[in-house]
Amino acid sequence: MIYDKVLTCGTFDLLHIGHILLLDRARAYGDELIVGLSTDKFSKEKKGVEPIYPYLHRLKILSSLRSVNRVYPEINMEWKRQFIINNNVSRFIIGDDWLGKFDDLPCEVIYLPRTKGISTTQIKERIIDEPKEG
Ligand code: C2G
Repeated sequence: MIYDKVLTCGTFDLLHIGHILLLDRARAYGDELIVGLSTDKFSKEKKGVEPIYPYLHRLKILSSLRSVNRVYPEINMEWKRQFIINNNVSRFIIGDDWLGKFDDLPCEVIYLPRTKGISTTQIKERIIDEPKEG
């Protein structure tokens, strides 16, 4: 019986239902779910802005989720390939905003539909647009 390790990667800033539903679905594809959590530096490179929650906060928040078994720092886009090889990862799972981008990874790759109507960017914009109290 093979022990299936599943890997996903992301920044997971301002954790919301879209992240949770991705993680829960990914977890169901194997025996354990490992998250490559983007460092603050890599997140800034990827998204052009620093995450609101620093890495150690995002680490603690993700580590408290039932669907997440292990979390490692994702330092750059290449990190996942080496991790997959070194740890014999069975499948890489990520949202379909990345459709096709990781087909060359040395394991099965599954793109899951994103949860519609929510994103960290939308949450930030809503907070900014809220009328100030007082
Ligand atoms: N997600 C989702 N539905 C949303 C928002 C996000 O399913 N409404 C998924 C994304 O598709 C991704 C995961 O939640 O699989 C984490 O989202 P981000 O933190 O935005 O991840 P990203 O910055 O795209 O990082 O090496 C890969 C990158 O690190 C991916």
